[in-house]
Amino acid sequence: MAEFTKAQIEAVAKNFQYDGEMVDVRPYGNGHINDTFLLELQMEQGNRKVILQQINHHVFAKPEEVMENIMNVTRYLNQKIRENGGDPWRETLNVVPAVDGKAYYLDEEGGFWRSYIFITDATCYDQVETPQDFYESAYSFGKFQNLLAEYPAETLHETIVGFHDTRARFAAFKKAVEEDVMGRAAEVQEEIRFVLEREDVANCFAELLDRKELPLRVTHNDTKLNNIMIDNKTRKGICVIDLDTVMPGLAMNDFGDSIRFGASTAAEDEKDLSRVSCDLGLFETYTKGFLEGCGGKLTKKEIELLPMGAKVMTYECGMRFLADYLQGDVYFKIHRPEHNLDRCRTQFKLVADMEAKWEAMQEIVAKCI
Ligand code: ADP
Ligand code: GN1
Ligand code: MG
Repeated sequence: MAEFTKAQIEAVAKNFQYDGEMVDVRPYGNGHINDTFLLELQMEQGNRKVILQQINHHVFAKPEEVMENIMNVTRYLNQKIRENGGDPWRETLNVVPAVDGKAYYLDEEGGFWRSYIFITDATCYDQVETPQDFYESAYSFGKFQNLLAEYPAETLHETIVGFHDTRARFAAFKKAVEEDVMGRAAEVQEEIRFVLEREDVANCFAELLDRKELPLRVTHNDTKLNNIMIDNKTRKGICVIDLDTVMPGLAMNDFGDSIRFGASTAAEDEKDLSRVSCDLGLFETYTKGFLEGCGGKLTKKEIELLPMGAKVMTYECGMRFLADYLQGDVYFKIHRPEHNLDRCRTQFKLVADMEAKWEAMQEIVAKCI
């Protein structure tokens, strides 16, 4: 187990309202931020599984606010799902409370832990296996926004301030290049130039927001394919997970982050860049699913800007990976040296490919309305 022993996890587990003893534990999933474990609990009526996670409090400065958002949003979704005749135990996350009734447990070292009921017979995919699965993920993320369209966005905490403020991220990136704390800037001049040459991409949405031309909505903000659970039997997208970054945001960014990750022909950390491109077939599939899921809630301007959302999110993510590489890999989990550098290169390859396919992307969106 990465940083924790079985005994440590067992000690944490004792602080949650589980009705059984922990009989098995293993690290779980491929997230870049939190530490996730799958626990098996022995119960009288048979074993049950739960997810136990340590929230990364370097990334989320106020984990208690993250949990407050999650409790409020999942309660709201639970109600909506019931009204629509769905199953709230499978179609939204369900928090298992701590022994003291709180939504999290704070350990002696200041670690924040939370637990969810494990959604069985469903899978999170790291890469698209069939276009239908990608359609389902698109529909689910669109539907998520649709269900939350009337939720009072202003009551949500901004769990990471300026999370998708690409203009602010550009300024932070320039600072990281100037400071060059690891002495790595000289070897990545080409990548740095790629970012600096595209300041207009960084500014685009911020300027539209300044001019009040875009609505702020309740968005997910981390719409990777592996943040959707797909039912193993029906192959339907059943549950949107990883709700840490649910806060007011832009519809195009939720669309765009999914394209960046799921419409790529290669993994996010592929070293062979000749394998990396934006698959327009998958782009079309996602566009259809997302618009159908949103159910007519997006404005004309938002729809027109969907390709821009794909470009902005891919560019921003590449810039974040590169900034983290320059700063000594302090944010994203890495599994090899230069992992963040490899990741940033795939993102920039995708941005360049989108630029080459720009007109086709606009035409696809126009066709899907
Ligand atoms: P991170 O923020 O690190 O990406 P996630 O909340 O996405 O963390 O969890 C990591 C992985 O754990 C997910 O990709 C998924 O495979 C699994 N997971 C998380 N919550 C659940 C759940 N309630 N049921 C089943 N699997 C889950
Ligand atoms: C992180 O937590 P995870 O792995 O779903 C990151 C996203 C990035 C993504 C890149 C809170 O997502 O913003 O797009 O890695 N989440 C946070 O893969 O920073
Ligand atoms: Mg995740």
